[in-house]
Amino acid sequence: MILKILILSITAVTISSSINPNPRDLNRIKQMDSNENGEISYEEFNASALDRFTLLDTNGDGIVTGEEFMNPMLEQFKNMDLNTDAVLSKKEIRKALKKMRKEKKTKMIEEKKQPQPFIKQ
Ligand SMILES: [Ca+2]
Ligand SMILES: [Ca+2]
Ligand SMILES: [Ca+2]
Repeated sequence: MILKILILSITAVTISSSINPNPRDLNRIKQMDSNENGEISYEEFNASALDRFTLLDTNGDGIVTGEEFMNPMLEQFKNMDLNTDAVLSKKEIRKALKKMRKEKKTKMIEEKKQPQPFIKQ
């Protein structure tokens, strides 16, 4: 069930990127395209999904538990919880959003500097 959600979310990313591609999505597609023929085959898609699965399966027992699935989100929560009282105040969320916006802006500027990725037809 968890894996199904994961695959669905990856599918959503792939679909949205084909409608409105931006350099970061194109890079992601490029990474998935292991034989560099400009297409993501079923096998390549599966390998990439499996990569993410492996990433989430932190203890490597071949299954992703709810805890493992939530870990990245918990990490993010901890990063946002500035005074470490295990709850997020409006102030902390505001600060986190501000920080994210700033990081996004910086990233966008950096991406603009970089040449467009070359996609083989
Ligand atoms: Ca390919
Ligand atoms: Ca596991
Ligand atoms: Ca807090």
